[in-house]
Order: sequence, then structure tokens, then C-alpha cells
Amino acid sequence: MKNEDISIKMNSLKKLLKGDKRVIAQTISAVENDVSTMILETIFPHTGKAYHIGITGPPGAGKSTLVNVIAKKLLEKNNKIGIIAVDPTSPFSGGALLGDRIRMTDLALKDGVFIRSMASRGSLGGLARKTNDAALVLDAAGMDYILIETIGVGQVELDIAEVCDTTVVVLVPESGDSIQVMKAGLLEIADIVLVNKGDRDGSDRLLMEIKFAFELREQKIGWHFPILKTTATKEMGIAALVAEMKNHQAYLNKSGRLEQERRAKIMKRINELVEENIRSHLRERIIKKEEMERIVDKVYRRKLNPYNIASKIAKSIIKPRKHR
Ligand SMILES: Nc1nc2c(ncn2[C@@H]2O[C@H](COP(=O)(O)OP(=O)(O)O)[C@@H](O)[C@H]2O)c(=O)[nH]1
Ligand SMILES: [Mg+2]
Repeated sequence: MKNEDISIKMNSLKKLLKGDKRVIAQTISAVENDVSTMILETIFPHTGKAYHIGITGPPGAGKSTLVNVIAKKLLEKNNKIGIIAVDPTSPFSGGALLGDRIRMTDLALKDGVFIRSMASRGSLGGLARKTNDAALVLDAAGMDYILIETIGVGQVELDIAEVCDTTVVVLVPESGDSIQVMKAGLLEIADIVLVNKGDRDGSDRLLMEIKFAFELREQKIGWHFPILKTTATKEMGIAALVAEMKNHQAYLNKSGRLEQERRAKIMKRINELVEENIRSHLRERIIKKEEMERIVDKVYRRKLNPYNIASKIAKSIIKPRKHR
């Protein structure tokens, strides 16, 4: 790399660390598009300070509305807030939900707030990763809180919950799928459960159902799993919600669990990266392209089977050296 490139990077690093919104946006895009880890390596020493809160639940539960009012509440205390909205992307539309953007526009204009919509662009697998990387950028940019909105439907939000220190699961009476949500394991990742749309019929009943389910569930030691009712559109119940988020944060800090969990996450991440590195080294180095093509040819012509050859290749790679 040329010297001049490095100086540009250093200059934008300074701006990033100061929370310059334009540079934050550019850096997230750069990280998304960059196959190398250079930017992440540069910013990493400046991360680790932000507190991550995940807001997850079925589509239409009011997650975006909640994120909006939670952010407003946190702003009252002059906190800096990063928001990542992981939007459902229809394979047909290819875009993030417009509604979320409109609703969050006012907020986005405020100082100390940065909002990013992540579109999945068809690849759900890469979404959790992209979200984590964007969160790292926001962390480096000095955000006190990073709010991550995801739809509770499958593996992705479970992966995303991995970055979150506090996970809020949002349910609504009309979804009528509380049982389904419990089955999907959403409640397992919940630190706080919300029944939103408290103005609708059935919200109290749902609240009771969830309380019952939680009684049955084995309690994690030391945390009381608040189950709260909110009406996000009327900003009702938000102060209590934010208070419980902070209680959870304090609990994690005091009990040492925050550090413990973050260390566990780091270990998991390193292992993932090691695997990834090994995989790409394998692809690039250990089996030469021509050799691989010969193998592919044989498998294509049914002279070899992929199961056997894969096992042989793996063994030849990990076989201990003779002299040992
Ligand atoms: N009645 C009622 N509607 C709400 C409430 N919270 C959100 N909504 C509405 O529910 C719809 C979906 O909200 P949104 O925040 O986009 O849900 P998301 O898909 O979970 O992000 C919107 O029309 C909101 O105005 C609430 O507490 N009560
Ligand atoms: Mg939304």
C-alpha cells in the first residue's frame, strides 16, 4: 500500500473515533465490501466500550417504533447511540423496508445518533457477520449504546443475539404465535420480554401466558427476567423498559457476567476466524487448482466419489509428520 493511502486512512480513523457520521457510513460500507480485515484490525483497539442491546421479535411487533423511542429516552441522558436495523429483505424487492427509514428519519438527524439499515441481499448467512462488523465500527465511533433491531424468525437473530449484551424479545397480542416464538427459542435468548401494543386487546392475556412460561423455565441465577408491557406508539412503558435495560447492564457488570460472556464471545470468534482462515488456505494453497480440477473431473465421471476423496484429502493434510 502506498503511503498516501495510509495517511488518508489515518485521517479518517481520527474522524471515525470522533463520531463523524459521514466517516462512520463510509467505514461501514468499506467494511461490508472489503474482503480483507484491514479496517477491522485498525479499529479493533478502539472498540469494547459500547453496550449492545438487541431488539428482536416478529415482523410488525413494533421493534422499529420501540428502537425509536428507546433511543429518544437514552438521548435525554446525552448518550451516543448507534442503531442497526436488520431489515427483512424480500428477494423480490431487494430493499429495506421503507417504513423503518421514514420513521427513523427525525432521529437520524439528531447529533449523537447514527442509524444504519442492513439489507440482507439474499444472503442470510452473511448478515450476522455484517451486523457484527457494523457494530464494531459504531463501537469505535464512541457510541455508548448500540441498538440492533432484528426479526425473530430463525438462526440469524440468534447469531446476532450473540453480539448483544442485553436481548429484548418483543411480542404482540395479535401475532398469536407466542407458543411458536417460545418454540423457536426466542425466549431462551431473552433477558427482557416485552408485550408491545399494550393498547390492543389480548395484551394482558399474553403477558400472563409469558409470565407462566417463564415460571416454568429454569431461571438463570441472579436475574429476574422482567416481563413488561409497552405501547410504543404512545411512548408508554418506555421509561420502565429503559430502567430494566440499565438494571440488566448493572447486573451483568456487577456479577462479572459481562466480562465472562464477552470473553466467551471472543473465544468463539477466534475459533471461527481460525476455521475461516484454514478454509481459505486450504482452498488457495494446499490443493492446487489443477489437482482439484483433476479430482472434480474424476468425480464428475463417477470414477471417484466425493465422500471418499474428501476424507482422503483431509487425512493427507492433517497426517502427523513421520519423525514425530
Ligand atoms: N396500536 C399500536 N401500534 C403499534 C405499537 N407499536 C407499533 N405499532 C405499529 O405497528 C406497526 C409496525 O411497527 P414497526 O415498528 O414497523 O414494527 P417492526 O416490524 O417490528 O419494526 C406500525 O404501524 C406501528 O405504528 C403499539 O404499541 N400500539
Ligand atoms: Mg422494523
